[in-house]
Amino acid sequence: MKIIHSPRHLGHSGHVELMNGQVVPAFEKPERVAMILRAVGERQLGPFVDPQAHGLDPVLKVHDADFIRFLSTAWELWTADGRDFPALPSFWKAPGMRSIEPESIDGKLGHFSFDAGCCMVAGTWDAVQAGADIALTGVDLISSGEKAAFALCRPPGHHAHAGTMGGYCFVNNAAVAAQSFIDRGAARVAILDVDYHHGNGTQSIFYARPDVLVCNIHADPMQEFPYFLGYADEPGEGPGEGFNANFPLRWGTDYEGWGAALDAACARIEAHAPDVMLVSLGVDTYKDDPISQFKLDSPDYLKIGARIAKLARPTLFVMEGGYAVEAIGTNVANTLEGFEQG
Ligand code: 6XA
Ligand code: ZN
Repeated sequence: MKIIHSPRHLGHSGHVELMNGQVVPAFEKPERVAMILRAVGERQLGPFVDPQAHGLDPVLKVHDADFIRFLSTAWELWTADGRDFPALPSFWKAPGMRSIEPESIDGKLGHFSFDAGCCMVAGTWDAVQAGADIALTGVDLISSGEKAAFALCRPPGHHAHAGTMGGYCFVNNAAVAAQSFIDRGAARVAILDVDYHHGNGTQSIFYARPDVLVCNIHADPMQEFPYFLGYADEPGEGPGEGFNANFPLRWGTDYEGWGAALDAACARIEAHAPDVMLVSLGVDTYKDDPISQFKLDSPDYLKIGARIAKLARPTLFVMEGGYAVEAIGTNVANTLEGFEQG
């Protein structure tokens, strides 16, 4: 399958995150992509394809204009007073406070984020734009008849809401792609999010819509980030009721439990009869992932790919999380190979 990739992600590097009360080097780092490229290259799963520029209009179909303006100017505002280190939010509003975009960059960072997971550096916005173009080029390929494609986006996207960044995610690449499929004539899209973390942003963007089914298999938010969304009793609302399905699983879950949830999610997707499938592909479900607590092993990703292939829909894989850098390439390549052989 075609693998869409750009070196522009390299601009998003040298940043930090707040982890368990400490500022540490970001787990979401450029080496992740290098390892994936190496593995899919060695297994000849390509060819590699450059993204085409799509501009911001398709991004603005799912994101608020004031949020995108903020992302595009945040680094300039952060450095205006001479700050020469990465930009990190550290203030958030509590319920009962006002939803106002302050003039101050520190106020803006808080207004447009829900955690300190989205650190920005000089090249962040360019990398984020490249990520959206990668996903949209995947939509181009599937729309022109490809059976599958892999959008190697970095940074990831599934935690980003319409107007809020968080969890390493700025623009929601999978949501931008799903909306683009709809705008190009798809009647029904399904998003299957297999990342270890709940895709709160994707759920939120499509929560009131029946055209985009969102299925999430993830760590129970009672135990795990993002904590405040992703429970089993979130079915969608209004016209979207019945078109959101969450499969929260406890820490320590291995492929036996995880695969059962995948079967249940696939049954829900089959009932939706989507014209096209998006897979938010995170491999932080891996047993040695440094920030996660599931127990999937590398051969399990072959089974995941094969099960998704059984849905027999045009499928765009969009990269999300996975931080065990030494295994990320194998696990992603196994998923894609399992799909191609499935
Ligand atoms: C919070 C953990 C951020 C999770 C990012 C991720 N420090 N999401 O992998 O899928
Ligand atoms: Zn994740």
